[in-house]
Amino acid sequence: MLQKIKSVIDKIDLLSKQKPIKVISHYDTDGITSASIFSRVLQRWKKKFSLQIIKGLEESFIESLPEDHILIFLDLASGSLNYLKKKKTPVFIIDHHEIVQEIPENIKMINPHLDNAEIVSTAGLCYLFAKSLSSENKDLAPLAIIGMVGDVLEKNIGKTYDEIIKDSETIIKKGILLYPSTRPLDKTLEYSSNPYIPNVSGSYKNVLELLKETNIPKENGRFKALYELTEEEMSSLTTAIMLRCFKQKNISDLIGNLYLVKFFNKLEDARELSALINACSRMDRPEVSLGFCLGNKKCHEEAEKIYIEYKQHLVSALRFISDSEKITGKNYEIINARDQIKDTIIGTVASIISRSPIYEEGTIIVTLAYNQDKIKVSARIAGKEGLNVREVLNKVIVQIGGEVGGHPNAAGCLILRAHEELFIQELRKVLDIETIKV
Ligand SMILES: [Mn+2]
Repeated sequence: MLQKIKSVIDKIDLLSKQKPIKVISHYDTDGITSASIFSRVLQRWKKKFSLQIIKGLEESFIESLPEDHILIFLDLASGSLNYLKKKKTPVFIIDHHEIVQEIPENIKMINPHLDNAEIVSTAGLCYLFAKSLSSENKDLAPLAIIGMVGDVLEKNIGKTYDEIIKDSETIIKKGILLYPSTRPLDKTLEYSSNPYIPNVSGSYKNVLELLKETNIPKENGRFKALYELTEEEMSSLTTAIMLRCFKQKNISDLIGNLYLVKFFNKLEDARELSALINACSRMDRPEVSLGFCLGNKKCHEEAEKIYIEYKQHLVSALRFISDSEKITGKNYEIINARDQIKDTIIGTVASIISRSPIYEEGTIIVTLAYNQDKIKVSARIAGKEGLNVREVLNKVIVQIGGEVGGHPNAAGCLILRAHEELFIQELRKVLDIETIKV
């Protein structure tokens, strides 16, 4: 893959002498960190470029892209090769999503799937690109770690990530995955919403009781942060939290590695930074998180504010869902939020409720939210076992049109608002048949 990266560097160098560059990146944490790394690199490389952040790649958007620019896609486009084939300009794709079509002449691609290489998120690939170009770019390595955590790739670390972890001087500590792990423990526990700890999240009195039970004392007037705990303290805290969360699904996911990155001279929790970046995009302000990733202080302050708003937004969305009317069948539930929940957060909401103990293992949850003249559909499965929800959506979509993305246990699609009733009707038919089979 490194060989391919070098050849792409040479090609971009040559072509950029004739045409300016247009970079298009995805709006999630991996996309934003990728865009940050890549724009810093282009700036240091003295290339003329513009940057656009998008929610998803649609055919009409590709058609509208200028052909007097070199097009570089980050963290998307691997599934849109047939549309990009028609562009009369060189196209480069740096991405880690699956490739489903033949690669056309005009497209050069860096994608670990092509080389059977370790799956690294796009921010990681952009970092490898940056480092190949100049060792001066090694300071961008923490962004690659944040992208990795954003895409939840930190559970299977291979050689490539080992190297990026080394370059970024990231500190890894095993333990319970609460964040931020850099804040005094009482505060982290009180405000913890992911995971939500029953009777502890939101209750300072019960937080203090839990800390007393685990024998973690205050030192110099404050509680230690999670990353400062001794092994023994970490293990008793983990036990205390697991006991309170035993009813939740995927409880083993609560344990793993904490990643502490040096970010603009401060030790920060990569999960917390990832959540902050994600929040800005979901609230339609990706330019703020981009500025934050590039070290802009004003953007940092603004991002913190947006992060708080985002959390309030999530809470009211969850409240809306618990009060709203649902379509319930054997082993499934359909929730149509219409314009009451933003399309950018409906997927997160669906994920949160799919982990809640109120659903039986294997229950399918499908949520809908309006996005202008379209509807964003998200499907999840409660727990780890059950139907392949991507296939379920596919069966409905082939009849009414659209494209399904995602995985067997978390998938989504975009449909026309004009098809709202038809979609729900067909979805119920498919679910009624499929759940009988189970
Ligand atoms: Mn990604």
